[in-house]
Amino acid sequence: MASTNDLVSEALSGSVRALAKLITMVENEMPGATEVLQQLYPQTGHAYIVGITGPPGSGKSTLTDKITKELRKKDSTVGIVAVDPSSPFSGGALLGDRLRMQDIASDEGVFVRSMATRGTLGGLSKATADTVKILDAFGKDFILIETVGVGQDEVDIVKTADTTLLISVPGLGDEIQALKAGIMEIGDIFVVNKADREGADRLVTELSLMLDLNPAASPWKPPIIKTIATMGDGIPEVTEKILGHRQFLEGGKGLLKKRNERARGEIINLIEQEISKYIHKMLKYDLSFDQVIEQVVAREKDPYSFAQKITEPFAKYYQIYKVDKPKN
Ligand SMILES: Nc1nc2c(ncn2[C@@H]2O[C@H](COP(=O)(O)OP(=O)(O)OP(=O)(O)O)[C@@H](O)[C@H]2O)c(=O)[nH]1
Ligand SMILES: [Mg+2]
Repeated sequence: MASTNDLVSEALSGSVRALAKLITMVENEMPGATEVLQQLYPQTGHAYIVGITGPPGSGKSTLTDKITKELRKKDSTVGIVAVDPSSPFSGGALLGDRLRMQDIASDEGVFVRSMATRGTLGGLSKATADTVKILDAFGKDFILIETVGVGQDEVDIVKTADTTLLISVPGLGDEIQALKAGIMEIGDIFVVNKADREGADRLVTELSLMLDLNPAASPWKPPIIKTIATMGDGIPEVTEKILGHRQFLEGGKGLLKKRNERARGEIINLIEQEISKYIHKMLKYDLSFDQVIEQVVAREKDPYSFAQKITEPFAKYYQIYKVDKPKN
């Protein structure tokens, strides 16, 4: 079996097989996965990441396919991560994606990866972010993340993106309500797909009213674009807006700010995971822990003091920092 180092260098020199294996390693948190990410990290940061989110069946895969073709016309390479948090099995929906993306899947400049639920949603968003990094190191110019956007939890997956497309379709009846539930603000570009259906113009009007009601703090005014993804209508416009938003972010400090925020969140998550991993391990092998539990149940001890005792090193660390390094 090839060593992790071999896989990394094979992937970096263009082997798609090695790339797929690395993604599987990282997705399943197999031994060596963290080393892979550590080795690849210096090669990341080049790709531009686009999130494509919207309700089930709104045309995300069709749009992803068509936007990919548009980017390929401009000679950019594309990686696609299709996330399906709703389905516990990699069944129907993913197969459908594969069919819809058939011709781009045979294009050498495109790599498509589907991801089904792995453990918790938090685990899925980490797996997605890690896969994006691998594709980035592999040299993809654009990485498109397709995810079903229904609530706040999925929003975390989209936070990996530099530009986010929020897809809606006419005729669902409650589409505006669904959008209102705290996810309006993640949209940089609003796409009204299935514009061949009745009610598209009304939806555009409703969206623009809502955007006017909740003006974002940023000077970027999210555009609203009508598309018929199956026919390719509106796809060049959507692609132009993606490139326009990128230019906007790169022109100011926007991109750096977004990426700083992302790195901050990521570092904090990793630290939390590490600490929690060791605390679990420690308590698992600590024979006196059972005794503590009994004492807590017997009301001889309280759980708060015990938790404080275990986390004392961090409390001390915090005291030192607070005194030595005031931030403001
Ligand atoms: N009439 C019409 N149908 C469309 C349009 N875009 C996509 N569809 C159809 O809508 C269906 C769902 O499209 P997908 O691209 O699979 O939608 P999705 O959002 O990826 O779906 P999930 O991943 O299952 O949530 C397919 O049958 C598409 O052919 C459009 O603009 N107009
Ligand atoms: Mg899909």
